[in-house]
Amino acid sequence: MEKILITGAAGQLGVELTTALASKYGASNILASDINSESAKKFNSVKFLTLDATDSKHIENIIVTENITQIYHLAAILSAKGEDNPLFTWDLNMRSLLGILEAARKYQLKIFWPSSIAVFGNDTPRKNTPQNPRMIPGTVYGISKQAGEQWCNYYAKKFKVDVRSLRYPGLISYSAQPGGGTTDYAVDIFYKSKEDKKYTCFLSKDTRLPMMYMPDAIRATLELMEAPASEIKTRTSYNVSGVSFTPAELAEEINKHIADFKILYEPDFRQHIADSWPQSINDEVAEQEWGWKPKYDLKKITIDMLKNIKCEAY
Ligand code: AKB
Repeated sequence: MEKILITGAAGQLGVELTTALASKYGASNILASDINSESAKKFNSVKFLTLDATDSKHIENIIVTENITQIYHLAAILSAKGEDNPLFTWDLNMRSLLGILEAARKYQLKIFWPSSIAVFGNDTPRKNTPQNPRMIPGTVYGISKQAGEQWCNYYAKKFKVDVRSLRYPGLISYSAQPGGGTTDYAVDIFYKSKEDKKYTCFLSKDTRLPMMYMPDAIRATLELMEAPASEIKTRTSYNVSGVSFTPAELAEEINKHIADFKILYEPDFRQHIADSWPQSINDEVAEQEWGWKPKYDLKKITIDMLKNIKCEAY
């Protein structure tokens, strides 16, 4: 019987992953946690705990008292917000991961930890980015994800910890909003297209970035975690691709449904971050090792987002 703790459960990925894990393992076997106690209201059917993911003593106590067998450690500060306070971002992202890896070694837990396309940098090939290119990340978030990947690999090889990871591209969803990322425009634009019929984008019109629709991201996560351990040969983190598009291409797709929608461009500091990231991802290693295949293209994402997002004006 699995008993699963999720850190950072109130975030964009956490909310939907918690629902998916509750329907797979039963709500009584899922513990959602977040540092923000206000987040409790997002979780009706699963137990919620207020938890600082850097508090390793509290985590150990939960593991023992709740008989935890798996942790999905999602708590982190993302790329754009991370640049406001680099040392705090490094401390939170790394200390929380190391505490969880240590607990996994001690209690033989299975771990999921998200990495990101932010591990890549200016000297990485930007098109069809391979699994193991040269990577010198340009943000503190990217540095923490790159270092975290090395720690996951180290714990897997040295202590046989079953830790698994995906390098998510920008995630698009309607249930929970992202916060503090460089790819957030691809969610904001849908809300603004319905509320105001206009959106000012903080990236330039031709900035192509890899993105993934949340149902694909949830399926990738569950498929990775369900695969037999012997098939998971990559213990840093897997490239996974969904779809790649520019703000102008996304606006054009939205225009097919909202004809008078207008997009303006006012690139800010996030443009430099986006310019150092891949435009598209080669995920053949994930495909070969555990069979990854995305299902959602830009057209399907746009239709589903516009159908499901709830705005004040609607
Ligand atoms: C961000 O923009 O920081 C995240 C990511 C790609 O990891 N969405």
